[in-house]
Amino acid sequence: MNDKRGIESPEDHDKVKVSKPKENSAGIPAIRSGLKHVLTYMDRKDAFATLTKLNQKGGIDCPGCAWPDPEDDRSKLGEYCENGMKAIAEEATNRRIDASFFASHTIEALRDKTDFELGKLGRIAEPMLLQASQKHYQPISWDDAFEMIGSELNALNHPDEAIFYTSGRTSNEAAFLYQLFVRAFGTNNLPDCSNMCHESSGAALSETLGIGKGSVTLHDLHVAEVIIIMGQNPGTNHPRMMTALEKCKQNGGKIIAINPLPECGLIRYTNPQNPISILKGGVKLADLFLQVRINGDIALLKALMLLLMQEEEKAPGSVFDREFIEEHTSGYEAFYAALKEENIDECLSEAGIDRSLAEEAAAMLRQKKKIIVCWAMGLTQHKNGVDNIKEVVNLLLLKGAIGKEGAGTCPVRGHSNVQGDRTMGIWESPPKSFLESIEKHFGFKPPEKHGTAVVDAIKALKEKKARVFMSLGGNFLSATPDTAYTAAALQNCRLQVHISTKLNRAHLVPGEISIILPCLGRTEIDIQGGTEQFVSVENSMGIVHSSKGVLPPCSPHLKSEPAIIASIARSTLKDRVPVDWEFLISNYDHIRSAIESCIPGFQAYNERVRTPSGFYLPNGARIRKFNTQNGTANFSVNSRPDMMVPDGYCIMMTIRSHDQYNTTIYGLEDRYRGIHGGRRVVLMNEDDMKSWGFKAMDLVDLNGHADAGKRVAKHFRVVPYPIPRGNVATYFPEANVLVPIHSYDTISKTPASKRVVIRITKSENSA
Ligand SMILES: Nc1nc2c(c(=O)[nH]1)N[C@H]1C(S)=C(S)[C@@H](COP(=O)(O)OP(=O)(O)OC[C@H]3O[C@@H](n4cnc5c(=O)[nH]c(N)nc54)[C@H](O)[C@@H]3O)O[C@H]1N2
Ligand SMILES: Nc1nc2c(c(=O)[nH]1)N[C@H]1C(S)=C(S)[C@@H](COP(=O)(O)OP(=O)(O)OC[C@H]3O[C@@H](n4cnc5c(=O)[nH]c(N)nc54)[C@H](O)[C@@H]3O)O[C@H]1N2
Ligand code: SF4
Ligand SMILES: [Mo]
Repeated sequence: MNDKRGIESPEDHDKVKVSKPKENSAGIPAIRSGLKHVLTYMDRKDAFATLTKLNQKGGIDCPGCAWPDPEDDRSKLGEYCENGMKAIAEEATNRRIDASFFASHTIEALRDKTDFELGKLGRIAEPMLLQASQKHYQPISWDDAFEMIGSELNALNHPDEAIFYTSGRTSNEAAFLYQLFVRAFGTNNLPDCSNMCHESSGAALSETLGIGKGSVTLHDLHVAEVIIIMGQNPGTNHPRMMTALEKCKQNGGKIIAINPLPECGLIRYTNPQNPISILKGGVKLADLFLQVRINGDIALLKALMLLLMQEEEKAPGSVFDREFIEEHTSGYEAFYAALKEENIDECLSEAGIDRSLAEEAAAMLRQKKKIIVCWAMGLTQHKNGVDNIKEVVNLLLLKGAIGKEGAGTCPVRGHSNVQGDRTMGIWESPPKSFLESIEKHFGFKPPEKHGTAVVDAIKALKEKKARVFMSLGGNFLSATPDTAYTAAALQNCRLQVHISTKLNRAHLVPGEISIILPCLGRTEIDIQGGTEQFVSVENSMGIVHSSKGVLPPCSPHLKSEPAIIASIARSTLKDRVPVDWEFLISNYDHIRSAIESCIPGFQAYNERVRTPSGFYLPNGARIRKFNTQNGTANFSVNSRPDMMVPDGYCIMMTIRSHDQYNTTIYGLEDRYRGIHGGRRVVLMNEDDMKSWGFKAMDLVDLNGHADAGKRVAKHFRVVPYPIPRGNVATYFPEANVLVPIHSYDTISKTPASKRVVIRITKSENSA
C-alpha cells in the first residue's frame, strides 16, 4: 500500500517484468508503439486530422519536446516521432471527465489511482471547485470562478503572497498575457518549470556567452565534425534529434556520448521513415561511449582539456584556437593556470573513465574545429549544474568552437515552448529593460523586486508567507522536489487555481479552495472575436513559428489560455491598470503587436510568424557578438564537485522512462531499457548488488540521507543494469519524495534531482 496519504502514485512494483535492454532505437517498433496509443485513445478521424498537420508548416506544433522542425524538407509521411504521437493521443483523447464523473469519484478515490490511470481518465470538460471539507469537486460557472479568484487575490495583504507558476507548454501569447497580469497585479512571483530544467544552462550561458540560449541551428548539427552528447537521452526525449545525428554521421561527423547509462538511442538508430535504414538495421551512432559516474562530468572535461593542453604545449596553436581566444575571450590565463594544477589521472579516476578512452576522445577533438556539445538534464540538475555548463563552454572556447558553422552550444530544451515562455517574461528576476518597456507600452509600473523561483515558492507556501497558488499548466506537486514537503505547502494554500487540460496529482492536494479551469489544448480550434486564432512558440533553436489547432474543442465549456487569463485579470484588476484585456484577446494579433513593442527581436511579428517556417530570433553567440558584461566570451574556473558519499550510501539519479512525458505517464513500457508493466524499479550495478546483498527483483526501500531529514520511498524492485558502481537510477516522479527541498544549485536554484544521496535497504515483509 502507498504510505504517503495518496500524494504519490499508488505502487505497481508487483507488476514489473524485465527483459534485455535494446541496442537499436526507433525503427518499426517505434511506429507500432506510437500508433497503438493513437488508435487506443483517439477517434480515427481525429487521429488523421491531427497527424497530417503535426509539425507541418502552418500546422500544429507538437506538444512534446522543443526539438525544431526541418526548415525545408518536411516529410509528408509524418514529421514526428513515436513520442509525438503519444503526446497527441494524450491530449486529443476521446475520453472526458465532467461534473458527473467528479460527483461519483471522491478526491480520496482519485488519489488511489496511479498517475497512469489518472491521465487516462480523459480531458477535464468543465470548471470545477473544491472547498474545505468537501469530498468531491463540484461544477462552478466560469463567471463565479473568475469572481472568486479576483476577490481572493484582492484580499491578500500583499501581491507577493500569490505564486503564479507556468509550465513550458503554454504559448507565447498566453505567457505574455500571464506575466502582464501578474506584474499588473504587483509581483514578480513567476516560477516556472524551467527552474527545474535548463535554468542552470541559462545562468551559465548568460554569464559566459551573453545569451541564455543555445547557439546552434539544425544545419550546424548536420555539418559538425564532432558532436558530444552529455547527460541527455535523445532516443527517448528528443527522438527527432536522431535524424540530425544520422545526417551528421552521413557527412562524416563523429559522436561522443557521455552518460552513466548506455542509452539505446545513443548506440544505434533506425530511421523509421527510411526503408533502407530499416533494411540495414540502422546506423551506429556513438563512435565513443564514455560511461561517466554520476556528476563526474567536470572531472572528465578537465581531463580532456588537460590532454588537449599537453598537445597544444608541444606545438602551440595546433590544438587551441589562439586567434579566437585572443580576439573574443577573457579569463584565459586564470583558466589555464587553474587547469594546470589539476591531475589527469585523479580527474579520470573521479570520473570513472579509463585513460585510454579519454585519450581516444581527446584525439577525436584535437584536430577538429567544428564541435558541438549537446546536453540536457544530466548536466543541469546538479548542485554544480551551472559549473557543469561553464566547463562545457571552456572546452568550446579553447577550440574556438562557437559562432561559426558546425560549432557551438546545444542545450536541448524540454517543453515545447519553455524557451519562448522565458522570452515572453515568465521570469522571477526580469531584466530592468524588460520592465521598462512594459511600463512604457502599458502605462503602469511593474514591480522591480525579484520574485521567487520554484524552490523558494514551495518554501513560501509551506511557511504560509504565500497563500495563493495559480498554475498555468504543469503538475506542481509531482514535478517538484520533496513531494511530501511540497504537498504540505500546497495544502496550506487559501486558494489554488489550476489551468489544466488533464487531471493530475497536484489537483488532489487541495487548499481551502481549489479551482480547476479547463483549457483548450494545442490540437484544438480556438475562436476569438468570430475568427480562428493561432498561437506561436519558440523552439530549442530560437525559431518562432505558429501553431494552429484543427479539432473542435473536446467540450463546449472550455476556454483558451489567453481568454482565461484575460478574464482573471479583468475580475482582479478591474480598472486599476490601463490594459484593455478584451481587446488583446479579441484577436491574438493584438497580443503579438504588444509583444513586438516590448521585446527585442519581434519586429513585424505578425507578418513574419505567418511565413511558413517562422523566423529566427537574434542570437549574439551565433555571430560571435557576446553580450556579456565585458563584451567578450568568458572562460571560468570551476572546481570539481565533492564526489564522496557517506559509508553505506550511494548516488541516485531520477530519470525519464521511454513511456512518459514528465509527470504524464503514457504507458508502462520502458522498451529500450527492457522494463515493462511497472515503474517502481531501481537500476543497480551487478557488483554492487552482490556486495550490498541484493538479488534481481528483490523488494527494497530507498532511504534519504539522515542529514537531509527522514525521507523514504518504499518498495522498489532491484534491476541489474550496466550503470557505474555506487550509482543507481530510478524514475521521476516516483523518487521525487527523496529529493531534498534544500538540495539545489545555489545560482540557478535547480533541484539536484540527478544526484540524490540514498541508502538502500531490504523492504520488510519483502516477498
Ligand atoms: N518522451 C519524452 N520526451 C521528453 C520528456 C519526457 O518526459 N518524455 N521531457 C521533456 C523535458 S521537460 C526535458 S527537460 C527533456 C529531458 O531530457 P533528458 O535530459 O534526456 O531526460 P532525463 O531522463 O532526465 O535524462 C537525463 C540523461 O542524463 C543522464 N545522466 C544523469 N546524470 C548524469 C550525470 O551526472 N552526467 C551525465 N553525463 N549524464 C547523466 C541519464 O543517464 C539520462 O540519460 O526531455 C523532454 N522530452
Ligand atoms: N526528480 C526529478 N524531477 C523533475 C525532473 C527530473 O528529471 N527529475 N525534471 C524536471 C523538469 S526538466 C521539468 S520541465 C519539470 C516539469 O514540470 P511540469 O511542467 O510542471 O510538469 P508536466 O508533467 O510537464 O505537466 C503536465 C500537466 O500539464 C497540464 N497540461 C498539459 N497540456 C496542457 C496545456 O496545453 N495547457 C495547460 N494549461 N495545461 C496543460 C496537464 O494537466 C498535465 O497533467 O519537472 C521537473 N522535475
Ligand atoms: S521530437 Fe519532440 S517535438 Fe518532435 S515529434 Fe517527437 S516529441 Fe514531438
Ligand atoms: Mo524540462
